Amino acid sequence: MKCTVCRKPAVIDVRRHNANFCPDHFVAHVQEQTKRAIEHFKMLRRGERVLVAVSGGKDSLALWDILVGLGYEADGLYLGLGIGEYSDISGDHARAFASERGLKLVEVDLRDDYGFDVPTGAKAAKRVPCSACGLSKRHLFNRAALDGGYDVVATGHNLDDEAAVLFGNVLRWNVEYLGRQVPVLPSRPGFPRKVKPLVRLAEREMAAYCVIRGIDYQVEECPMAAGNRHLGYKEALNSIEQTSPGTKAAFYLEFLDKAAHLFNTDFEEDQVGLLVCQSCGAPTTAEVCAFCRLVDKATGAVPVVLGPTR
Ligand code: Q46
Ligand code: ZN
Ligand code: ZN
Repeated sequence: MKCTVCRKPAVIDVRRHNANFCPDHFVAHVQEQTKRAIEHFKMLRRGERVLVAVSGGKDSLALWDILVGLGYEADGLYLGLGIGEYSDISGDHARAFASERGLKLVEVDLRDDYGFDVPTGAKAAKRVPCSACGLSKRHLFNRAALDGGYDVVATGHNLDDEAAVLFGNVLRWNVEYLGRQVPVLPSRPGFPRKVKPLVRLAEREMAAYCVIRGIDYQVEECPMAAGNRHLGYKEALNSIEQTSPGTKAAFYLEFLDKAAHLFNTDFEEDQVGLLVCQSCGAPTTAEVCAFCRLVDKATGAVPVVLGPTR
């Protein structure tokens, strides 16, 4: 197998592009795909301060590396979720990545800063863990970005993630979510802009990018993800992709270009009737925002102890 660009030995094939790449040209391919997404969807402007939501996994660390490589001023934000050993190892990877490269990592820790962790908060609030976790992440990413004067929050969602969510929303015709599946959510009062620059790159490409660039990442899945519907959707899409390369990218990217605008993408409308949380000042539909209510319920709850993850 030879690199399509330079004919040197290739290390990876990307069937949907009908191409093979050597390490250097693969890195160039990943940068090019990220640049195309940033430009096409007008995600970032030069001179803006970017906060990358870093989980310690391959996608977010790769994203941070790519953005810095493309010349963006990008700091990382690591949110300690307190999910046992999984979180401890994830945090170590995020810290090591930042310190080896002299990058700034902002850290927020649910336990230290808010007195609870995801398993305990979820149980106390009678939510499934991913719901308590997602709510906390959204709230704390917004807050860290606004407090730190960042223009935009970037997350490492890749093509497989977005295609799987779209697949799930289409299977159930969740029309209210379809308009929000765009890779750029504009800023609004109390919310920074949110962007997903990796939407043109598959999960497999992100793993290969990390190996080639020498990025050590948390390879374990979050133990709370077991049974997550999206894992099944990813498998289904991968099996289609196997026989028909390019289908996954077409499904998601053509949706963005041809159909997303048919659903409600009027984010201004969401602002109507928003109140200010009496406890933390964040925009909310109730007197006290959902995150502050979660903190309240979790405070003083008996901590949930997780078993070993491996
Ligand atoms: S970290 Fe949090 Fe994910 Fe774990 S608890 Fe669920 S949402 S699965 S990306
Ligand atoms: Zn090459
Ligand atoms: Zn609040």
